[in-house]
Amino acid sequence: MFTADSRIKELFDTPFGYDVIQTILYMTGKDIALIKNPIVGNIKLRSLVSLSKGMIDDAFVGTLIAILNRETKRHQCSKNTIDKKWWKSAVFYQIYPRSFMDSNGDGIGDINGITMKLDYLQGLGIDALWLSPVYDSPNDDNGYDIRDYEKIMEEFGSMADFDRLLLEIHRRGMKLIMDLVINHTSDEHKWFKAAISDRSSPYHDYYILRPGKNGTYPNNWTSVFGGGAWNYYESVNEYGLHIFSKKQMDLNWEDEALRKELYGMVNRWLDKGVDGFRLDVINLISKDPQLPMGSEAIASLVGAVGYEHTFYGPRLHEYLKELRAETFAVHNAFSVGEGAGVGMEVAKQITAESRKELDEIFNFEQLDNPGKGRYDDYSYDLRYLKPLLSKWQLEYGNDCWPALVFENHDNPRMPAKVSDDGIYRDKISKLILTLMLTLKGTPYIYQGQEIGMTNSRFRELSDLRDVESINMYNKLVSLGKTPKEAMKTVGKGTRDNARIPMQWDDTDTGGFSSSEPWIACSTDHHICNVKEQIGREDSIYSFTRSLIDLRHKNEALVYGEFIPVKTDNDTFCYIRKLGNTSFYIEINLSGTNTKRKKDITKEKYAMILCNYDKHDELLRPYETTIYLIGENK
Ligand code: ISL
Ligand code: CA
Repeated sequence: MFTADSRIKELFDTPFGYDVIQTILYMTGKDIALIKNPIVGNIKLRSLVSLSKGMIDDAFVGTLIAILNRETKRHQCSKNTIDKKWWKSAVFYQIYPRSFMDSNGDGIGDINGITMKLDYLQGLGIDALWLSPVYDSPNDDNGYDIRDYEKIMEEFGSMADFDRLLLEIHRRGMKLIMDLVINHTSDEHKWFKAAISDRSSPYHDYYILRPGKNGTYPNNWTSVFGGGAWNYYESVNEYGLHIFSKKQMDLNWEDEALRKELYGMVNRWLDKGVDGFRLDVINLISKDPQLPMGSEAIASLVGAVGYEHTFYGPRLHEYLKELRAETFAVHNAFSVGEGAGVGMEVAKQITAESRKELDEIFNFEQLDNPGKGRYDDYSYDLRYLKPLLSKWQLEYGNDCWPALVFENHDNPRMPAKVSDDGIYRDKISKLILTLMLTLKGTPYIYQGQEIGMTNSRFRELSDLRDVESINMYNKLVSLGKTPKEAMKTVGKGTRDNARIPMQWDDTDTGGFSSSEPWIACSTDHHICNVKEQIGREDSIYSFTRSLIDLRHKNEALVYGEFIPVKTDNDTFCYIRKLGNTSFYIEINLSGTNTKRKKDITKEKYAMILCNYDKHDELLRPYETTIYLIGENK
């Protein structure tokens, strides 16, 4: 067990300690040798308080020790082979229903709109769909605030529409996973209404409702979406915890009746035939029941006060095991969790097969450069991906399976992060897709990524729809920024960038709706849309389809070994090899010309796919080329 007398070097043996050290090394650009250095390695945890000159206090060290003691040994994989599973070879596609396709002309995407586009998705080669929430919701956070888990949101259609969608998906041999938001519900959920109507209600304990302390909030935690994390309810004279918006009330997983109720609901969806779930912020479900004060120092790094007491809580592993045993295991269903803030070693504790928790977990370290967030004004340096992705490819083990994700509904578009001027948009889009479809792991393509959709230009507050961005804007203005300055920051980082309507064609709403969409289209659909790209051989769409096809036809790209090729930092080259089949993937992560690492004219390399139209002696900006290596090599 860890104590204040444990030493820095011992952190390395624990999952959480290892992840923290890795993050610090990425952020500082330092090498692992730093920790191996006996002077650093022998520092006792208690000494961090004086060494950090006030940045770290005793409480911080106490919390660190508690988290380290959750799992004290890193997971060791002893398997040589990978078990085959449908979800390991499947190509997933994430749909944000509100913005995908509007079938009835009310400006809001819907379920029948998705059904209309199934042939399109099948044509692209998609095997499985993940739907962002379609349940009944007052839409404070676009469906991530659920009012009724067993009803479909009226704007999206009916349960009959949903059943037809599921049938049509299965008829095409595709699978469907649903979003499962069980860290919190809407404050309009009937459980919450009962919970705050009477302290003796059985539903009272379904939520985290606590009396105030010293005439104020139960603790100093803040919401991920800005402001305090507590609402006051006069009816019970108590405060309710919300890690996200004021209308997203955290559930109390300590309560067994609540857990059973959730499992019943999950099973009813599985009985309907859905193939699995994406579990929203699932690493937050276990909170330290003492609700200790959060560290301001940690908050300055992670954004919310108290996160250290929620993101990897004491009973997380226990709850995940129970959830799986009671639901997914019974139905042989797939599960991928969202794990914001979870590093690779903690991810292993959650996804290693023998531990029977989740099948996969989304990790978001790749979405921003170390030390940066999506609201920071910077250009993403793709070179960071090489050490990061190599680590996951080589060290995650044969009993864990990575999720490959670069875009989703919570993040600006990736090519725009790298270069805002759009000059290399086509190349960078294809580069990212190449990584997703040639690395080991399950690729999750986000709607529009297959045509290289880009960010929008939001000019004023009224252009924004996202609760998180609107809170952020108000905060910046209250801190003294002008509306223009606030919009500059929020506009670039807002989640709304990924939520503008899908660009089907070049008509008024990009073919999304026959009336005004709930969020404005940019003008980009005039140059970037499905209709134009489907017919063009060198389009991002065609490239994506070819990549998917290549992956479907070659198990080497799914289950093959990942063999890194030694190169400089600008280039990322690797081989995927299975039996006699080997592919060589050559990627220039920089925006300048560089030398090729292998003389492919002398070796038996057959070029399969390239994001430039002809071969050249030099490896060009963001070039990515895939070769099949001759069997006799
Ligand atoms: O965008 C973020 C915060 O500024 C992310 O940290 C995000 O909130 C986090 O990844 C959790 O996201 C998920 O849960 C949220 C919901 O708003 C997101 O859309 C969802 O993906 C709360 O349910
Ligand atoms: Ca509609």
